Amino acid sequence: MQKSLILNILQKHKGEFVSGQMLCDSLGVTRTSIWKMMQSLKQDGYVIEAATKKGYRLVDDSETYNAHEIAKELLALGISLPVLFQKSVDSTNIWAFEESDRHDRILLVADEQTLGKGRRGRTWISPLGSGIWMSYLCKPDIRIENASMITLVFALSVAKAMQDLFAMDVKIKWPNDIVYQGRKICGILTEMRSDTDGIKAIVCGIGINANTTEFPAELANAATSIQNEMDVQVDRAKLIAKIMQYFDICFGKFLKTEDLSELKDDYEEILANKDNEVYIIEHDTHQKAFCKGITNRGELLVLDEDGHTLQIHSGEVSIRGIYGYV
Ligand code: BT5
Repeated sequence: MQKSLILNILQKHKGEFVSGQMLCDSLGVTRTSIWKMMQSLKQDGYVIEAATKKGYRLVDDSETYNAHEIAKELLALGISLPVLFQKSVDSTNIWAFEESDRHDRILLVADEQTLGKGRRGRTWISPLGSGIWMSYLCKPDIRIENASMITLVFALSVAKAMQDLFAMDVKIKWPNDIVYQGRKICGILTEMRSDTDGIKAIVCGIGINANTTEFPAELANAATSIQNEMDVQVDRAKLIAKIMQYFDICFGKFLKTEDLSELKDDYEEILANKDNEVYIIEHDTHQKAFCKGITNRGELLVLDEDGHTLQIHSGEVSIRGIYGYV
């Protein structure tokens, strides 16, 4: 808390010296505490200069990605949401469940994941300093059978944020991938803990290749990043805030009906393969079908080769376009 106050003062006077005494008086703490907080801010990535008789000066805060900066960007968009940040964790989803007794609603962000999880035991590559690896923990008062739709609500929110900030023509590859020109840029993993009383906690894990410039060979053709495609250095804290702003709006619409009826049109507008042929892949079988859109409950709506309408549940199958990964 006091660290945030100190940072606010330094940022207000960025580039100028602020005297140690002034900081002590404003915060009501000793010079030693101020010194310790400065060391801690430096560890967070802030470049701070100290000079005898002059005090402290914030030289550079452009490379900082931490709870303070993320919470600041959220607040700037009117969102009050607690944020936890770690430089490196196994997986933000695992971390979120560890925190779930202590919080009802929180955002957990890491700069690196050493054990990033995809769906069904797959791995999510999450290198240090390049992407957004975050989990949103919530305990909404909704029916268990409606919880999985939150994945689609988040997918839509991420897509809208990317369109808004980077004018990116992204598509959603049902149910949980955001793709750009056929390559995956974001994946979402929603996990839930429940018991006979209902939902205990929902954790939506979102992985976005923001500033990633290189991918392992096996992903080179299937993955890309915002930086690679748009030639911008993504301010990750700003993008997180924008996603959560859209999520607030979209989740509000979802809560009205506990389904996607108010979001379906927006989702279908950017649904990859809509009105195209797809393969429905289940175990080793490939079935050709025609993609019509989604249902109000987030199932994929397709016509099989005999013209029968099928509703595909996300847990069961994968979908591929006729050409390539998407
Ligand atoms: C997903 O699974 O797409 C869900 C990814 C969720 C990641 C977030 S990061 C924060 C939170 N904490 C976690 O531990 N996880 C969540 P799936 O649809 O199963 O896709 C996984 C597949 O995507 C892998 O098998 C790879 O082929 C590919 N992949 C792995 N890392 C990737 C990356 N960084 N970019 C693009 N594709 C990737």
